[in-house]
Amino acid sequence: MSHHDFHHLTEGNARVALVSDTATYTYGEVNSRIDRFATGLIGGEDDLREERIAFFLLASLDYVTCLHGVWRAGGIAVPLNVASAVAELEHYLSSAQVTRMFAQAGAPDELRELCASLGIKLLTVDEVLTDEAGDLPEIDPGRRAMMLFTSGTTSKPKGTVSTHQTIRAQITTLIDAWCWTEDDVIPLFLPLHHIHGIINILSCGLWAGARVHLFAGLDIPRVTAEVAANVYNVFMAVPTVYVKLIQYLEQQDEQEVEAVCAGFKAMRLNISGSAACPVKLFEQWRDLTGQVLLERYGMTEIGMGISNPYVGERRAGYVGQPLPGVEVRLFGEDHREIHGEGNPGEIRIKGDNVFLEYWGNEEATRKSFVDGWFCTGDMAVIEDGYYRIMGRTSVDIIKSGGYKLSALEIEGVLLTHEDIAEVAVIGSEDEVWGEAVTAFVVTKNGADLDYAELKNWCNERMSSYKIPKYVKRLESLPRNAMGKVTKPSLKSIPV
Ligand code: MLC
Ligand code: AMP
Repeated sequence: MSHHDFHHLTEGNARVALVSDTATYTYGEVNSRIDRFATGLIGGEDDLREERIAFFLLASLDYVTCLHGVWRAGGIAVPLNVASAVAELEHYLSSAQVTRMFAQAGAPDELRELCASLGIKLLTVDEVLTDEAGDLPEIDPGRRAMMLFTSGTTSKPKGTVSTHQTIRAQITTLIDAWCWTEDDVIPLFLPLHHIHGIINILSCGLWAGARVHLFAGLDIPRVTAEVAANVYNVFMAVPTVYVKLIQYLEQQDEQEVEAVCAGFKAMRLNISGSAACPVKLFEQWRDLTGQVLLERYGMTEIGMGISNPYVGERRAGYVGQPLPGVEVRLFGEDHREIHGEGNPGEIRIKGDNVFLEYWGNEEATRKSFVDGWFCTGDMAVIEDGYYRIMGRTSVDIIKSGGYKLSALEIEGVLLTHEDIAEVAVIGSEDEVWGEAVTAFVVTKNGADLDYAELKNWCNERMSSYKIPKYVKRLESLPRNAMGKVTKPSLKSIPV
């Protein structure tokens, strides 16, 4: 990917690219700001040479300036979760060896102190912008472009590195498959440290020359008001958002419901992904709005892999077929390929869309590929030509509201609590979140655990969405003969 690929981001282009609470920005304005930022970033040098530049920004002109500015200047963009706890940020910043970090003016003291202790320069975008754009390097597409932290089967999140070419492949596949055009208008309320927001919405939108409405987070009354005013023609979200929209509409008067549903109905596309869309939700959304949700399957390491068709039957409970350019196969535990319909196997992926490496973790990178195939850890089966996701190979991965969470990471933090002797974290089925983080704990000397106190304690140590929704005290954890906690048996314990 070179910045020439985003061919609407050019000097003087008067099309509107971004709409925020307070302003609209044309492609030409955004482009000029990116160039001036990239120029300032490079300073007297000719190329950032993959310097890791982090940014701690909500969806905004500054965010887009940072992302593209770092790309144009030859750095690696490290967008951070703005809801992170300090301990989490410390892990991201130190493991990525970040040197500069961008945040809004007046960043909290905690962030300042953290950056100071790690020797990271904390800056605002305005401080770096130059008056004029200077020369920028030509970037080889094989170079590293972005690092996103993803939780997995290791206790600490890993930095998933994609190249300019990876990102280009991920975007162009979706531009074609979902028929993006410059007439599209889409709201962006998902977080911008994951590919759903970064690639599927923001990058596809800007690549297509479309208009992207930026929100600081999910603000249902505001989003639905815009929907009712027929502002959008494309809508992308995680299943939890559709659940929340339905719950919200149940509280509104008939007239408002009608207007919002008509707004959704008139759109050309509604997509659900990042977690399983229950058949019931698919049907509720179709009955309410007339929209047949297009469900697709993806992952930080691969972008989007499998999608229901834009034209053709979108089947409830299925994710469709491999996207063009993405090779998808199913494999058994013995690494032999599974052929034919009805036989489950692990999804493995090849293609230009696949990431390069986990930053500084050769071993994890090596282990995640077998014979050149990236092993997703998701099980699937093909039925009547459509893939159906069956679940994950690991019980230690939880999907809550579209966020992938590591049970081991949450257990690791809980174990540092003075009253907790043992803990096992699982995802329990939940109508709103898909899976809800649930902790089974054995306390020290039978100590009581007050949920509200524990939640406060957690708040200082982890992003709030990782905090267990349910905590259940047990006398002991169920273990097998090897002494390992039998997590599947915990699923049947009522909380
Ligand atoms: C918020 N909360 C959550 C949560 N999100 N709890 C569990 N799981 C979540 N996902 C909690 C907060 O901690 C808070 O708790 C309360 O809900 C209100 O917080 P909020 O921020 O106001 O919530 P809301 O705006 O309603 O957020 C819901 C959401 C958000 C669905 C919009 O979770 C979200 O943006 N999820 C999408 C994540 C995403 O982009 N995933 C894609 C990964 S990429 P309290 O107790 O303090 O009130 C990927 C690949 C692919 O998966 O295929 O796309
Ligand atoms: P992440 O690592 O946050 O990118 O999350 C990727 C994971 O989300 C995948 O490995 C799947 O487990 C899950 N996922 C994404 N889309 C779907 C879907 N449509 N159905 C079921 N699971 C999904």
